Amino acid sequence: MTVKTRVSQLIAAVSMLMLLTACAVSGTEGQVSSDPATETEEAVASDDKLIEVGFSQLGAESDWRSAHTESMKSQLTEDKGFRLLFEDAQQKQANQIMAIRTFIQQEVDYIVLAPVTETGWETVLSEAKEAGIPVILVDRMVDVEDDSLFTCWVGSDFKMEGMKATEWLYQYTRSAGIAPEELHIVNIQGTIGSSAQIGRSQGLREACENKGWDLMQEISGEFTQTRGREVMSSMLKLYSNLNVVYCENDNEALGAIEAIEAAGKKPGMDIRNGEIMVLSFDGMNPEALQYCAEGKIACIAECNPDHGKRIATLIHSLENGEQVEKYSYISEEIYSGSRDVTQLVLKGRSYPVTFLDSSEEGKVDFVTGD
Ligand code: GYE
Repeated sequence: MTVKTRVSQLIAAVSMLMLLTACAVSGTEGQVSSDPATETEEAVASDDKLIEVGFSQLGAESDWRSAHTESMKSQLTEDKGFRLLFEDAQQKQANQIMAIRTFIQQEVDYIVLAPVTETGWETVLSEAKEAGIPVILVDRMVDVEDDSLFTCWVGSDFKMEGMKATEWLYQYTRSAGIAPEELHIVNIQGTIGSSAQIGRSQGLREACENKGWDLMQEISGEFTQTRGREVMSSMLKLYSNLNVVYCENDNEALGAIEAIEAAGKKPGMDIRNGEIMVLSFDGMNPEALQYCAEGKIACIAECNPDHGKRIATLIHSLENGEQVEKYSYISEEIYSGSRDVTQLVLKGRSYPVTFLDSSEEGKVDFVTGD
């Protein structure tokens, strides 16, 4: 920065400060001359205009979840017209049910629910419906017969994410001349019964059946790094031929990599030479992205946690009495540090593989394909 720019920035800053002081002073003068009773009424009135949203977040198990919470908190703010009541359920459905009941008692305007698992929601959602409070689902789904128990849902197509990861594996191994029967896979699943686990596991199972891959075991790593490490370390002891690990999120993948390295093996794409290929989901954690760029994680099917804006827009539309989409899917990419597979075609749609370039030290570049 030149000295000249610094000086002009300083002048700008000082003028801004003078302007703000002037405003503050006139504000104070205004208050002194006004009637305090009217003022309180005004404050209450403007406070009343805020849309009260009770958000039951399922927990804080992963980097994805922290980003998701952040996205929601950054959009459901007072200056955007909301008052947010936030509850973290610490992975327990009972806590979510309790939070929803409290929101009902507090007569919030909307309830937003990120459900930990899919089943068991009928009763509490019926209570919200009876109270006339719209429920918006975010991230994961609920399994209810009556879909009028929720107004709408925003999230990802988890089975499609699984299909992307497995199609990438199929294309990659085919181009490397690796036969289907050479693949011996274990699946470190997410929280059992959650939509993300159900969809991603389904994607893998179908691919294993269709391609003739050997799916040796599926076991939950609960979407955490610690469990991912523990599960992988026991899998390595059980299966000496294990050469692909499908981790249902990046935190599990980081744990699995620790276990692979602790067992004296190498995570990588060269499975013919004893490396263990790691597939993963999310693409939020910087370390996981770096590993992907280096090939330690072969491919990551992105899961986009940025739901806050969509939720805020949906609520504003509902406030205006507009009809909203029942299901909104977030768009997502697929990442790899290998250029061997450049695009995937699934259900008649083509998905370019975004290449992660780590040639500049400590920095991952996203090179979008065509
Ligand atoms: O992939 C995982 C998190 O439901 C999409 O939950 C979410 C999943 C996400 O713990 O990291």
